[in-house]
Amino acid sequence: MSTTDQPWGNTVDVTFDDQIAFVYFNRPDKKNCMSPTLNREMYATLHALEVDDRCGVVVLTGRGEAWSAGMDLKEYFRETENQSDTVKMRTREETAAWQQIKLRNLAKPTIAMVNGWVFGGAFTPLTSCDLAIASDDAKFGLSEINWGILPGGNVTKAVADTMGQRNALYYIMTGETFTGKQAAAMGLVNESVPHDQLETRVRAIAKVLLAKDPVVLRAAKEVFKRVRYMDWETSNDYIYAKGDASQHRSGGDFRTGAMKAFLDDKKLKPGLDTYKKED
Ligand code: ACO
Ligand code: V55
Repeated sequence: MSTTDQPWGNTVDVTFDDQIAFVYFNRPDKKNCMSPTLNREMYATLHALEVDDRCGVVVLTGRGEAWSAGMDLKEYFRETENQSDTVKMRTREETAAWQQIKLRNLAKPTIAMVNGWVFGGAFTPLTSCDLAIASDDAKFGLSEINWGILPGGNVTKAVADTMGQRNALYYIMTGETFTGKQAAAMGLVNESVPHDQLETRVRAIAKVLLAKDPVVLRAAKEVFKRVRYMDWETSNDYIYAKGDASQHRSGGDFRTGAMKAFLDDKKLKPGLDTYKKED
């Protein structure tokens, strides 16, 4: 992709390093709140990164002090109030399209690198990322109730999926904030680290993911996200089907090579390490 056909505009920025695409919410002066423009630019960005060879892992993070302060109360809510029903519905659809469809099912692994504020609508893209690492002092809040709405845009579903009932209802109903440390303790993020170690930790995780068979890694995350809504019989069939399909599509060299390295050459302990071509 040449620099001229970069799909991200002003509200999103992307940098590439070591097969990691750092995708930035790029409205630091507005605490990276999400406008209709940002929603469209995020969709286009993620869609392009899926087939960009510079990108093996996506890290979603924010410029400045915020990860994202949720939906833009001015551009997303107030300024769309008097628009036609079809335009309003499209605004909602474009939000869901990047937050709940494109990001949640992205062809590449995704890590939320939570550098600061996370409010309301930002819980949806947070939860859509496969993994999430936060600064200890990042601040989260389901602030909807503080301004008179319930957590919409599937935020309630996102927290039902990732927070226990006691915590979810406490923060939905009180609108109080909590820290990255607390988010880690409740399982909303994988872990929290001191702010100055955030990027180092995220890069280390990205490196681990980049060493796996990418076709199988994609299937593994897809399968996880599907099976929780299936009955046991359907799930068992589906997992075999996706497992076989992913071996077929990857070529199976990783699996065959790893078995040889363990069983024949005794060079690899797959319980302890990932197979590498040199093994
Ligand atoms: N929507 C619209 N504008 C926003 C948003 C938002 N969600 N968040 C911040 N901004 C704007 C502010 O209006 C301000 O704009 P201005 O410079 O043009 O006046 C600018 O970003 C900076 O924000 P401040 O409030 O001045 O920054 P401060 O550091 O004092 O506070 C904080 C940061 C706590 C994030 C505060 O901005 C805030 O409470 N934001 C709203 C958070 C929220 O409730 N989001 C909605 C969740 S519900 C949902 O998403 C559906
Ligand atoms: C939210 C609410 C929405 C939406 C996106 O509460 C996010 C968060 C009420 O509509 O479209």
